Amino acid sequence: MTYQGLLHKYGYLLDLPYYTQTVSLLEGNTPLIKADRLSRELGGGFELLIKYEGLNPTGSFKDRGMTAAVSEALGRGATTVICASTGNTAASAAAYAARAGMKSIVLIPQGKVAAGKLAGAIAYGAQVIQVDGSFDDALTMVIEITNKHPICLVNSINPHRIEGQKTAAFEICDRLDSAPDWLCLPVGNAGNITSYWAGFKQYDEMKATGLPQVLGVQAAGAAPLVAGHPVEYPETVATAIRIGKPARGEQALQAAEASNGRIIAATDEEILTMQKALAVLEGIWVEPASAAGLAGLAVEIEHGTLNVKGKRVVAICTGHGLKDPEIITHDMQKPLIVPPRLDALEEVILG
Ligand code: AN7
Repeated sequence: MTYQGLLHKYGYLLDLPYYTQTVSLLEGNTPLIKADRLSRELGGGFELLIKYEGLNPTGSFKDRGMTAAVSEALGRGATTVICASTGNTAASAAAYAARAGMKSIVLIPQGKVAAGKLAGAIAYGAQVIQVDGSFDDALTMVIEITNKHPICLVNSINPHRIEGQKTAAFEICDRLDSAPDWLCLPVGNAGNITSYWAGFKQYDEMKATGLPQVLGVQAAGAAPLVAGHPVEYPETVATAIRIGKPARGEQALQAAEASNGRIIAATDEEILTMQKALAVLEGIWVEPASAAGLAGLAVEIEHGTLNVKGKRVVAICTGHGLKDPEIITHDMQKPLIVPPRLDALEEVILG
């Protein structure tokens, strides 16, 4: 049967109100790609699979939660959605609101949102507002305004977002017939790690698929869950996870602990090195934040603190590389220019 989106496929497993009215872009159903060359680069002896969430309709995993949140909002008769965002939530909210015939308002930290995300939000017709502050400031503002006015909040503190994002865990278990040994993923506002853990637990209770150990990875300059306190001025090249006060931080720590996993930090350099390795070794180009989970895995393997031998590891790559082209182009060497002649081309290629 043709694929009809996440709510159609998994809606019966999600705690959504009866009045929910499906708004879908046929999100989800993303591939789990074997990454043998990268596995070998990391020392080998284990199976590495990449869940490529950048292949969702707006280029990130946010679409899983957004189909649920906007469907609930539409069914309830809401006419406007709002979110604070480092970019991907904004683009996703804008797209699903457009499809639902609703208005979307997105608050972003000034100057800190990657070009592909800002362009997306504008293209889908959102009202984009820059906040002279951090993501955390913007989130506080959207919570306050939605407490006062009938505007639907679609950040991941909206429980329907979590319901929708559980589907990624379901897909992994359906593909592998069990949970992986380890799951590694980036952590920003901590909605996704919360959702995965809820999804794996639910499937395990229903189908005895087992539970993964969870490795959550923050960027070193924005690692409140590692530091044990909020970070007032988070800073990282991985702007998607430039978050100092995660709304679901407690749940993230609980998931890590309950799974016998942990939350660690990776430096910007480690993140960018992994972004490059994934692209050149596997042909999978992700935005910097999306490489954080794997960067953390690499650090743990290198330090000998995580034994992956004989294990199956699933890495969640949350957003597409096209979201943030400037990370690649801003300091690249300009491609060589040749005259339009074969001999010139031969000279360049063959020396
Ligand atoms: C590519 O879009 O918070 O831990 O406002 O865009 O669930 O927050 C984005 C987060 C990982 C972290 N990877 O997920 C936003 C936003 C990418 C992301 C995360 C984000 P959470």
